[in-house]
Formats: sequence, structure tokens, C-alpha cells
Amino acid sequence: PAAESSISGFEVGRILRDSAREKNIFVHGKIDDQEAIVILEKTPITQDVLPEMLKKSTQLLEMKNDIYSTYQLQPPPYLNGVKTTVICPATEKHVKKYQRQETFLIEETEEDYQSITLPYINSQSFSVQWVYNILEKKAEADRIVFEDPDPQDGFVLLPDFKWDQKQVDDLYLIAITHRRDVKSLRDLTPDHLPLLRNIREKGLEAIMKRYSVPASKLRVMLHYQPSYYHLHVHFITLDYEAPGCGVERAHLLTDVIQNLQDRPEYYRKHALTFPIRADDALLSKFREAGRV
Ligand code: M7G
Repeated sequence: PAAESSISGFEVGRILRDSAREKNIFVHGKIDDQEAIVILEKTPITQDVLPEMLKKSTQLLEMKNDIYSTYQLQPPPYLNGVKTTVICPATEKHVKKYQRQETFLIEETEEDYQSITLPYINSQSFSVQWVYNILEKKAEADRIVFEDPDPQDGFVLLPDFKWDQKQVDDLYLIAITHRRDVKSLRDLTPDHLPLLRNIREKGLEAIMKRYSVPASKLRVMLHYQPSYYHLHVHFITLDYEAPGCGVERAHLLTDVIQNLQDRPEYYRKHALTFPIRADDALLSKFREAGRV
């Protein structure tokens, strides 16, 4: 009920981004005088609801010409949902995250990480309170798909908030580690191999069991840089190109495991390349250091 009243009280401000093709819109505005971001997205039409949708919709003929005709269908409300995400209070960093922006690639050496990136993420990164809430069952507890409670190698697997779970066409889950001392890919060493293998094995098994989607149809990966510096792994159905999951940020979990097996220091020592947005303060830090 609180969420309902807050969406209807949303005062529309600036459009951060929209896409006719993706059928979504990202809006910056206010809810009760607090900065807010609202994301609206039309949900996919799936085969299983199609017959019902065609039968139960109101049909308005727009035009007919020879063998061609177009209609506006107005499906009943329960078949016509709009997935909505609200971030409130939103920080300036959230606004930037969702704004369409030019991006650049940065090649980050080990030294860059120590002297530029690490101090920056320690001072500026997004709060991971939402992650702790999940691990402590203070939020989304009813959404958990699988949990291994082991404090070292355990994790919680649950639907990413980008996925409304209505259809497996855009299946998207995340595995969040119970241990809190691994910020990102950069921190990984062979000590973490049991953790990574555990996430892969049990995560895939749980997804097969619950959604009947096999390993061969899943992209299991980490992002570098992530938005949230608490280790987590993305499980996304192969045929779905999730926004913000481009090739430049993706590191397949199988490759990560292999690299750590072959070279214990891989993620500590190698230069890692990642995309960065023009307005990201981290880019300015790299510029100040003469690294871009
Ligand atoms: P990331 O690679 O750190 O950042 O992934 P990205 O958002 O730039 O890809 C974090 C993942 O966690 C993303 O896929 C988010 O959609 C997801 N996520 C973020 N938040 C705040 C939540 C949340 O509160 N609940 C859930 N279930 N997922 C979230």
C-alpha cells in the first residue's frame, strides 16, 4: 500500500532515457519532496497468454487496405501490466546511472586499481544495504529461490529486480555471497574457487529445478565494474539481451574459474578493461591521473 501511494504521488521531472524499441522510460522526479527515479517497462507478450489476449481484448480497427489491416488491441488490465521500479530517495549517482551517456573504455592496471579505483569506490560507491537486507532476510525473503547458508562458500539466489518472473524469456537471477569481504572480480584469488564453483553448480541446479532452464541456455557472469561492491553473479537467459549487460562489462563465471586455476594472481595483476560513462567521477579521476 505504501508503494502504491508513492507511485501515484510521483511528480514527473526530467526523462533520463527512453526507448521505443525496449518499451521503457526512465524518469527523474519527486515523491513527497524526495528525489525519485521511476522506471516503467511494458512486459513481453508470451505465447501462453496469447490466445487469451486475442480473445479478451477490445479490438479497434485502424485501417484496412487490400490484404493489410492494423488494429489497436486493448487487453484486459491483468494481461496489460507495466513493470515499475521506484528508487526513492535517489542519489545523484542513481540519476547518472540511468541517464543515457557517451561511454569510454578504460584499461585499468593493478596500480590504477590501487591508486585510483579503490580509493574512489571506498568513498563513493552505492550503498549495499539492500544486499545485507537480502542476506539477513529483512527484504525479499519470500523471493529466495535457493540458499546455501555456509558463511564462507554460501550464497542466496533470487530474482533480480529487473525480472518480473512472469515469463522465462527474460529470466534474470542474481547469486549474492554470504561473505562480505569480496568487493568485486578484482579481489578474487584461488581461495575463492570453492565459492565460485559452488555458486555455479548449485545456482544452475536450482534454476533447472525451478524454471526448467538448463545450463546451456544461461549466461552466468560477473560485471566489472559492478554497480554494487559486494560479490554477486548474474544468471541470465542466453536469448535475452538485458540492458546494461554489454560485452565490455561481462566476465563469464566459467572463464573466471579457469583463469584463477591457471594463474592465481590473474584478477589482482592483470589490466582489466571496462566501460565508463562520460559523467562518472571515476573517469575524471583517471583523467586527473593522466591515464585517459
Ligand atoms: P551490478 O553488475 O552490480 O550492477 O549488478 P548493474 O545494475 O549496473 O548491472 C547488480 C544487480 O543487482 C543488477 O542486475 C540489479 O538489477 C540488481 N539489483 C539492484 N538492486 C538495488 C536490487 C534489489 O534491491 N533487489 C534485487 N533483487 N536486485 C537488485
